[in-house]
Amino acid sequence: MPLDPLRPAIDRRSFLMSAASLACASLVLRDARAGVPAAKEVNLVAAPARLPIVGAPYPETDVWCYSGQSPGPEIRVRQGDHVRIVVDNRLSEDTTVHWHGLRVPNAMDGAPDVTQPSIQPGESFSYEFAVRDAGTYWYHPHAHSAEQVGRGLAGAFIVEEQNPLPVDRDVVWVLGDWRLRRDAAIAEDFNNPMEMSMSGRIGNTVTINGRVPTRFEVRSGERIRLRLRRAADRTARARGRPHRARPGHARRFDYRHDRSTRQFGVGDRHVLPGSRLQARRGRLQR
Ligand SMILES: [Cu+2]
Repeated sequence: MPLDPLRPAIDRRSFLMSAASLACASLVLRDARAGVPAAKEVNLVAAPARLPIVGAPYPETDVWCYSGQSPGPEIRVRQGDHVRIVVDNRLSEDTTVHWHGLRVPNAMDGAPDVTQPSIQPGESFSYEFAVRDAGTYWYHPHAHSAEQVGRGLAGAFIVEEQNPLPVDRDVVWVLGDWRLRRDAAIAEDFNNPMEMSMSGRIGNTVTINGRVPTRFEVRSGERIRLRLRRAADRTARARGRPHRARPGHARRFDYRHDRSTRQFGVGDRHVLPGSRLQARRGRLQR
């Protein structure tokens, strides 16, 4: 079958996510100032929410997240785009947003009280910059980040190349690692000095795109660009296993915990905190 460039994911969850992203995050505007290219405007609302992280029979989890989702709405732009991202803070404490890995003007970098005043509860801040490099990035708070990221504030920021790779599906997995109690509530023991100076906050529940993973099916012969975006403060490990799909049989990818089985992708790489991997042309690339 012919390969369509960047054909969107067709599974229900991805469809719902992209529909939600469209509904709350994407509005293309023309900047009123002369000479400034068209801006992609995004609104992110940092606020508490309840989400089914673990799934039935466990109750929903009280999280802090962007626009009612964790991970937050996927921001997807084209290299060279000019973006304006308005962040509304409806948390009970101050926050900022850092655009991890993106080259942005210093004033847009999200370092509280260094590059900008912290966004106080009830206030908003407008981040605006041109996107210079293609790749798989993420956004997260830079104020009280260990706790705010640990409670669910993070999202993927995808910058497509001017000439996108020819693939059947472009799939983004935001990998999370939550420390939950038995009732699926987030354990409140944040900012442990020993953890912060050592391996980070070790969770007990690994998620892909904010849910405990079940199955991810692919078609035989399908060419997938898999973007792995680590959004937790400790190392996960990805192990690839030779796995051939037979006609009529879908490949299966598993991602589980650090110390147990995980099978996906090609090769065997560490996914360091905040790091990224992209599967391209059969190889995992950092
Ligand atoms: Cu970061």
